[in-house]
Amino acid sequence: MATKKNASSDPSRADVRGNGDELHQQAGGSHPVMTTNQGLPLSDNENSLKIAPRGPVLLEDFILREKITHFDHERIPERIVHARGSAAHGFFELTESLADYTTASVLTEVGEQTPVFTRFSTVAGGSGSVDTPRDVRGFAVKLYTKQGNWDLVGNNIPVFFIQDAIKFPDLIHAVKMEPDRGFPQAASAHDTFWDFISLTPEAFHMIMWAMSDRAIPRSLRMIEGFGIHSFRLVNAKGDSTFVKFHWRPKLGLQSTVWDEAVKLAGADPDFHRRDLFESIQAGNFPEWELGVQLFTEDEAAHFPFDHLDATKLIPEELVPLKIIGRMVLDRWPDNFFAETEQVAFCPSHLVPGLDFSNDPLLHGRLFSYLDTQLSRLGSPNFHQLPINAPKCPFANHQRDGHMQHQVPKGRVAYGPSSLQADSPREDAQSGFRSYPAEEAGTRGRVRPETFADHYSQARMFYLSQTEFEQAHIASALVFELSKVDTQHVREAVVGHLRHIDNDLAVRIAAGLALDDLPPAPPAKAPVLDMPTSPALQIIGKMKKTLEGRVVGILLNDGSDAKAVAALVKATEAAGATVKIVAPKVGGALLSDGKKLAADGQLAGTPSINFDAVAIILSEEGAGQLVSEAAAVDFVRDAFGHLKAIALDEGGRALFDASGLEADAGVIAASKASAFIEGAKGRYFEREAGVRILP
Ligand code: HDD
Repeated sequence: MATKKNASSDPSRADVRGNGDELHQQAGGSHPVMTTNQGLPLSDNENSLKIAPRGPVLLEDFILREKITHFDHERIPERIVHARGSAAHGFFELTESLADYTTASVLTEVGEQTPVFTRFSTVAGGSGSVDTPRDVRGFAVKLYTKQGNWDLVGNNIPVFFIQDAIKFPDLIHAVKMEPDRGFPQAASAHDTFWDFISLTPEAFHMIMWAMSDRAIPRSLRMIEGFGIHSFRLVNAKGDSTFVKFHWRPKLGLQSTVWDEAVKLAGADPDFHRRDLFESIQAGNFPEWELGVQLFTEDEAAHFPFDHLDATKLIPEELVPLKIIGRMVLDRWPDNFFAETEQVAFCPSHLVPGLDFSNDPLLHGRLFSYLDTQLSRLGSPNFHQLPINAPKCPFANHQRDGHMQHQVPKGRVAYGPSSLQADSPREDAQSGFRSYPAEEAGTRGRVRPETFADHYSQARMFYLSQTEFEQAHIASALVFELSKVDTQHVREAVVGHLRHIDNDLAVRIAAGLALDDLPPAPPAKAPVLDMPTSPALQIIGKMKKTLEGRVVGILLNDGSDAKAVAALVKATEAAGATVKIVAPKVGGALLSDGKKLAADGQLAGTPSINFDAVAIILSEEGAGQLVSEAAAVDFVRDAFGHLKAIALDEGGRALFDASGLEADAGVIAASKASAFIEGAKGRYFEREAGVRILP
């Protein structure tokens, strides 16, 4: 009978450290010695301290305890909203001075490059949620100016759901997963959200935007950004001008179609993060123009809305946009946690020459963000973290607190003082001054009457859209309300829509199979017919370009090498990135006998990853793929998502086997320039043939 060996007496076992020495050697390079956090050099990072090789682990193992303790505390509370985000470093460069309006050096020194860190986010989902739900996108820019940090914490939509910050916790509790069941994640399509909305008429302008394709962007590089609130610019004479800030993407606006966004959530939950990362790594740096709308108090008094109400925008036709600079994002963070997670934006971070307006939503925000950073980052010293620290000198008499990184010198931590020549003091010349606005009135918890019109701009937005975009808004409303179980909530929402556009309300009622058109609730102010604003469209503003876009080429063994090479050359010359998809990731053996490596395996690289696709297949290759569901879906999805499709004969065989009928967007692969033109947009006319639109 075999006796069990005592491992401690087995020299071969006792020697097995399993520390991957061989792998370490493969990595090469010169490695610093690994230490504990106290600098103690380690001899073994693979095994805990045991009383015997097969015996219990000792509590004495301070190295194990330090490592595990640190790990246990790796997570910090995620942001209550905007938890899922991606960010990049870059710079802002001023191209036109606003010296007549402000003393802020970042807005007056033409050519000056100010470092920035910009974080994009979804709002409702947790930090591990997907990139493509229907949601508003956060667009937060930290500008490290010479006069201190200026945070412009905006969204990709120029208005907001509510007028007063006191409603923010209600809005967020309504949209987040329902508290009793813990779902749905990252979705507004549920009862509590629509219940709140149906009882909050001021939200309906924002709802129109949130149901539009703005909420399902193709790329973070293709969204606009808005500071939303009116701010003040204050010049050297002390005069104030109101300003709204707009970021305009160089690549133009572009969105996905809803079915595509849904499928992307499964195929690539990191679609937007990966897209931003890959484009920056490839040197295709995302860029935005900064535009401002400038207006005086007198001009504002004549607007048919109150500019202090964050549910209102100022149409560009009323106050034109003046482009004053550009932002380029050219460096991915070195460490996601240290930078993207720990960055702390606060709308209260501003610079001399800027000031706030009286927007009550903004005033609530001025409190909320500093407060949340204290609980999220755990210390009033969060401003000392490298990503948050100003890049200009900063000094005051604030001291101590959790995680104090600075070692202030001297006796003086107070003012006024006379004991120390280099202690910090105020500067009446360059220091920040609040604009001395005159305020008068009766104190109270009130909503101004000028905030009472909840529907006119919602109507203006809807009527400004192209017919395709209106259909998408209608589909989104039907989708969302179909996920609402409570009938009276569905009906109440449709009632509000009647104020915006009765035809839209009729469409949604039909899409929900309501028996009757619900009554409209009383409106607090007459609904105005404002002039439509084409600047609010996406489709109308889409740039006809392949720059920043990705073309996928599906091929298989035997595909025509020349046809593939010609298409790659032509599409790359037009500015696109080309990705090869093949049934096997190692690649395919083309007609010239050479193997072309694939960027993605067919099953894991559906056509939703691309802006346009080409399918180049030999007869034999096509014969294999017609019975491969992933190949058939590749074609069907590209068609259903309104994309240009280039086909050679083999590609055509796969297309025909998919049961589709070709249209103008299905182009012979030999006609590269026609394909490129088609790939610069989407075939929205195709849509009515591929899905039922309400
Ligand atoms: Fe907010 C985060 C944008 C209203 C309270 N918000 C946050 C972020 C963005 C916005 C982009 C993420 C910043 C980042 O990347 O770290 N929020 C907006 C916009 C609003 C707005 C454009 C309306 C115009 N927010 C708003 C209100 C309140 C908050 C009215 C509360 C009164 N927001 C917060 C917060 C967050 C936040 C809870 C969560 C994480 C953080 O601040 O740093 O304080």
